[in-house]
Amino acid sequence: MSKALIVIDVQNDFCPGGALAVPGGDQIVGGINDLMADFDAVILTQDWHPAGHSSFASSHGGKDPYDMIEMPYGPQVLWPDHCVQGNDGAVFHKDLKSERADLIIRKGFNPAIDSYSAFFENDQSTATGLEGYLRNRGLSDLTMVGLATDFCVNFSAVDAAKLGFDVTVLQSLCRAIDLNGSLGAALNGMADAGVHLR
Ligand code: VGL
Ligand code: ZN
Repeated sequence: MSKALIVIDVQNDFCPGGALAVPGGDQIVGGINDLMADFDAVILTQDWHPAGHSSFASSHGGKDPYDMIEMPYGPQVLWPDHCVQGNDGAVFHKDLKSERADLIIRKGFNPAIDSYSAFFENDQSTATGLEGYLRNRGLSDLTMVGLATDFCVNFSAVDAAKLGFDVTVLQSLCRAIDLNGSLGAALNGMADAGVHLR
């Protein structure tokens, strides 16, 4: 059983000073770097939105960041503009050893659909291709770390568990946004899905 470290969205916009800063988002970088050598594969995800993305509040007249809207695929939080393709905010944190990555998987590039999960867009059906990559390489034991615990880590971990992967989330190497109790809900949801929370 081969082991992959999946590092979720450790990008400038999710770190202090960024457009959608997660408190303490930069504190996890050194610990993540130190873990990389323990795995057969290191995979990074990168939130990667076109300008004017439908998950941005600025794309919806009269809406503010953190308002909710109904999208064709269900409820969606509206975010500040973040991780715009090619901008500095979308770049990995400068200290993250991104050169160690075997694969960088980008998500959220479809203008009409957000993508928290590294496996499926928020319509729950459009695949990113990560599942096939992991299966082709025999990577069945997944450890997830990164940002944010309650959004992209949560959705990635739950999807991976549903797909039958063995999934562990290392909470000390994640940080949360925690919007209206979203962290507690995420921890419960991951535990229910069979994700190991360490
Ligand atoms: C994320 C909100 C919007 C995340 C990405 O990486 O958790 N959260 N886009
Ligand atoms: Zn995003």
